Amino acid sequence: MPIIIRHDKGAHAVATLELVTLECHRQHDITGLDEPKIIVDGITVWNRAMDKGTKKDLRPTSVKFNGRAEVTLEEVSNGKFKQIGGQVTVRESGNPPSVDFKTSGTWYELFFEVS
Ligand SMILES: [Ca+2]
Repeated sequence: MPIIIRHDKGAHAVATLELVTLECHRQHDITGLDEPKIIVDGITVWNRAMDKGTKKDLRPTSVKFNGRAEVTLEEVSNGKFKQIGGQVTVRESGNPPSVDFKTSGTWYELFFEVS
């Protein structure tokens, strides 16, 4: 009997999404610090408190993915999570250097690298 090794069609090499910096252009909360949370493929990979006009170094925070990774940003207040803007898709190639998470009053910009 031959040994059959199955290769899934369309399988990609594993890529790494490295989160580099998060910049808060417009804060969500009226008073105090925001508590942004970055979620990649449903898993919280980073969360801290941060102030308007500041930039946080996210390194080393990296996530392995296959083909594409879905990124969302939530802001936490009193244990409740509010998603800021839409879900962003990161691909193995052809990404912009940064993506925005934006609502009418809140704006976060995430810088990242894929290798
Ligand atoms: Ca908050």
